[in-house]
Amino acid sequence: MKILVAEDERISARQLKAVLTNWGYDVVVVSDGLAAWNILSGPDAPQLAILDWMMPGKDGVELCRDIRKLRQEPYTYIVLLTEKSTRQDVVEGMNAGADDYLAKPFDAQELEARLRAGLCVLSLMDEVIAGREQLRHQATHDLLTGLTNRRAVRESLTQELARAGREQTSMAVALIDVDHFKQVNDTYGHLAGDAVLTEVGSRMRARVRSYDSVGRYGGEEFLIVIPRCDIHTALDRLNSLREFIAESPVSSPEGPIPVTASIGVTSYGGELATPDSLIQQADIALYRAKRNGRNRVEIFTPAETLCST
Ligand code: GH3
Ligand code: MG
Ligand code: MG
Ligand code: MG
Repeated sequence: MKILVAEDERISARQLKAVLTNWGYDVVVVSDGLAAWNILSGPDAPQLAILDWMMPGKDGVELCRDIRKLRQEPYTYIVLLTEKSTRQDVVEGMNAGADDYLAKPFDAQELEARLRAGLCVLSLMDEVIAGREQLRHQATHDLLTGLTNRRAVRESLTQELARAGREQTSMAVALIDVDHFKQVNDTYGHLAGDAVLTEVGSRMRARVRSYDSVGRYGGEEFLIVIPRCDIHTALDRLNSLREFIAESPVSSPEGPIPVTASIGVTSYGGELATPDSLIQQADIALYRAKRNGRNRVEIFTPAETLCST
């Protein structure tokens, strides 16, 4: 465990370093508050810090305040080192965001006990953060395919649409629907159907760029948001994606399952549009792809809006 010691008195700093190294910590020592700030606010910062109260550059209490303002994760557990030990001083230090304090000259056993408490807090914090990340992942991803779910991919669409408007770039939105999927379930069973959906999802993910968003929009329907892309380029990419999906059957315990998908795509180029209107346009084009024989990509044309309403 890495630990930062910020202490401007040399003897005290040396003693701390010796004791902490002896306990197995990886100790970084600095002698002023600015150097401490640079380390604690930088990448790969130590999660444990012992900060002297009185130091040149930035005092320990100021440092506590500034670090807490960053609200960074993982959490930094801070022990203030102080000659000040009136109740009011302690309250001031804790109010600034210190987790604990230690009076100087320090007592090694007391320091050890306080650090043990600190390590306990850090490990609980890690668990809380990991749990929260897991919940966040579950709330934004589809369990079966591992793709983002409907809500999250719509959120990406909303953000990308706002960005395209701001930066005056074009973007494309596509809906992809697996063809005759009900027959897959009916012929091979629901589990094999699930395997097909998972494989189609990973084929899509393999073929889009890292800044495109792919999500499972409904049962066997997927939404792809393709930023900074005109309709012709989108058509090329989607056609090659469609070919890739159909190229080889999906292997399942029931045997190889042929799979194709139909795609409807629309583009945004600066006109008035909402996420819903773009999805509706892609859906109209998808419907035409189905009507025209499936396993194909169709582009939305504005005249169709009138027909569909
Ligand atoms: P089309 O080519 O017109 O799209 O025909 P289709 O059979 O694919 O379309 P339809 O909407 O009639 O059927 C879609 C089927 O997808 C019905 C539903 O049971 C199935 N489905 C939806 N979600 C899942 C899922 O998570 N797993 C499996 N195995 N099947 C699903
Ligand atoms: Mg000092
Ligand atoms: Mg379908
Ligand atoms: Mg469908």
